[in-house]
Amino acid sequence: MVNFSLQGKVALVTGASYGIGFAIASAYAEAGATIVFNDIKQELVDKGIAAYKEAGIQAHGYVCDVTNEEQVASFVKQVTEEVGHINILVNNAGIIKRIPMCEMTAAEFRQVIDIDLNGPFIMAKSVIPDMIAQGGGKIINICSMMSELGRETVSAYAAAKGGLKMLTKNIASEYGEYNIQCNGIGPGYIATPQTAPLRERQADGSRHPFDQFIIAKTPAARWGEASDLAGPAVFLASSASDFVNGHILYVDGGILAYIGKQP
Ligand code: NAP
Ligand code: GCO
Repeated sequence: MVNFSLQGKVALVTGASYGIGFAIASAYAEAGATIVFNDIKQELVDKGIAAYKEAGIQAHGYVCDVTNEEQVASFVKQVTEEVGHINILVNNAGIIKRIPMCEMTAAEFRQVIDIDLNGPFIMAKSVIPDMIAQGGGKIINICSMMSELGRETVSAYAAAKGGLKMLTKNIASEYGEYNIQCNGIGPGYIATPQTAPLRERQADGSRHPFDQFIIAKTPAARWGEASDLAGPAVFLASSASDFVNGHILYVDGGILAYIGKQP
């Protein structure tokens, strides 16, 4: 029988106090996993723990900046000692800066690359040795439409998410022989705090132009909800996907397949 259960597994989801990470972690808990998450501020970790508790989930929250190698090493050691061996890592933490490329400073570009690409590298590098010792594991990197497409003002983010797609394929290539499967999820446009500026109502009460654009570009004719990612994320974390490796699963309502509705 196909097994989608995560019973007995420890799942670490980065940046999961809210948003997509919270939705994925909640789905993992429903599938039986023990949830570990981190955020860069204690107040957000506390808020996250309270939110999970309200959902009936006893999550383990830690303060950790995924770009800081020392913090990550200490975080992973602490989780392994206090909670158990990490079986599933979801590299979800990420930021975006929407600035025209020629107006973006190198420091701003580097910050996005650091969190969205170096962070997943540092996190994966820290959990893989124990996954090998445990006989395998699952790594899921949260990619993006911008792993495949560009658009104005998101050069750093697209470079990072394009790199994350290839890091996913490389981890799959380098560690597949140890029964580690590394795949990506490429969400479409999802209604979270990160995309709130693109959905703000205009002064006259009309929809944001970008909001209208995405509706026209999406066959499903709607923004995604973080909960739309739950099923695909459980699939990639479960033994049902043990022979899926190096794949980016786009959960985009069909955007990548569609030229867009005629205005
Ligand atoms: P979000 O609402 O902005 O949440 C991002 C989370 O990452 C926050 O909890 C944030 O914590 C945390 N974070 C940021 N920098 C961190 C760091 N250095 N170390 C640890 N945690 C850090 O974003 P989202 O919309 O849920 O997106 C989650 C992931 O999906 C991101 O990788 C994003 O690029 C990707 N994605 C989003 C969409 C979308 O349409 N929303 C689509 C495709 C892909 P703080 O609150 O403390 O900053
Ligand atoms: C943007 C959006 C996108 C989404 C997502 C799409 O400004 O274009 O923020 O980048 O966040 O990555 O998959």
